[in-house]
Amino acid sequence: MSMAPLSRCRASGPLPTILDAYHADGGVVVEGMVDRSTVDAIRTAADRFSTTVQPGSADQGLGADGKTFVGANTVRFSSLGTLSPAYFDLLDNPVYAALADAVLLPNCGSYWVNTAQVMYIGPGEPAQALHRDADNWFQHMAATWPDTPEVTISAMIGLEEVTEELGATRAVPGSHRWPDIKVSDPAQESVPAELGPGDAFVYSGRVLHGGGANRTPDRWRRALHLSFVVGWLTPEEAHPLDHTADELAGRSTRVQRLLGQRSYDPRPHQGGGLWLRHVRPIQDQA
Ligand SMILES: O=C(O)CCC(=O)C(=O)O
Ligand SMILES: [Fe+2]
Repeated sequence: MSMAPLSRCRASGPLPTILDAYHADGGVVVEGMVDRSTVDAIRTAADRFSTTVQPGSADQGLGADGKTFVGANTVRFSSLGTLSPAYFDLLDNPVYAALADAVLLPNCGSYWVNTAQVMYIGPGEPAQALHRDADNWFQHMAATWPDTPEVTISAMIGLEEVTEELGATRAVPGSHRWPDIKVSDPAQESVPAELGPGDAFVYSGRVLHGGGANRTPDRWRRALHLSFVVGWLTPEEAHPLDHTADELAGRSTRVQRLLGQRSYDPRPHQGGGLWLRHVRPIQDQA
């Protein structure tokens, strides 16, 4: 019996329909989520910078397993706002913002960027091990599974057409609700989240997924990962180090918050903030 493909929704469709599909499978392909000019600008900047990055050089401090996880023939890099201003437009994407608000805001005062990373899977790269992105915060996951409140939401965004053969992200629909968190057979049946340019696979931190094998002899899978995490957890990447508050002064409040240049308030509108509030004027929370 083969698994049903992932649901696909148009970004222009009703938000509740997209959310229903997200909650049913643990992820949904949102077609046309990112406009072409943003995709083209990011891909142009990413292509240029990718020539300076060694495949397999990303290091998440995890030793041999970490090296395998990031892929020996995969190019990964972050700090995307230093490469193209189109990154800030992506952070303000209204559909992704609405989905992230719906999924994360019940569990936090606000959320911020977890990872914003170009992921170019190289020819011949095998499939990445299936995993759950929320395993970054495994103490929280282990203590609360299977009723784990959502703490992170991720999107894999196509910068070109991403087919199964090219290494589309694979996911195991329904695995966000499996009773046993320890069940994660590497041979588990998964389905590809194929993308057109600007389409996004938006998925829960609770769902099993991983990069697909690139079975082409000579093409790179050009996609971008953008994930958010609740403001009370430490992100995978240190985005506040990429830009100062002054450099982001002309950007939206959302962008400033997502990049860690705003206070974190666990109870918005009730008062009582954390972090920057103690050293910056209180109006930085607005
Ligand atoms: O490259 C992909 O398609 C997925 C990568 C991923 O899930 C990860 O690195 O956490
Ligand atoms: Fe992942």
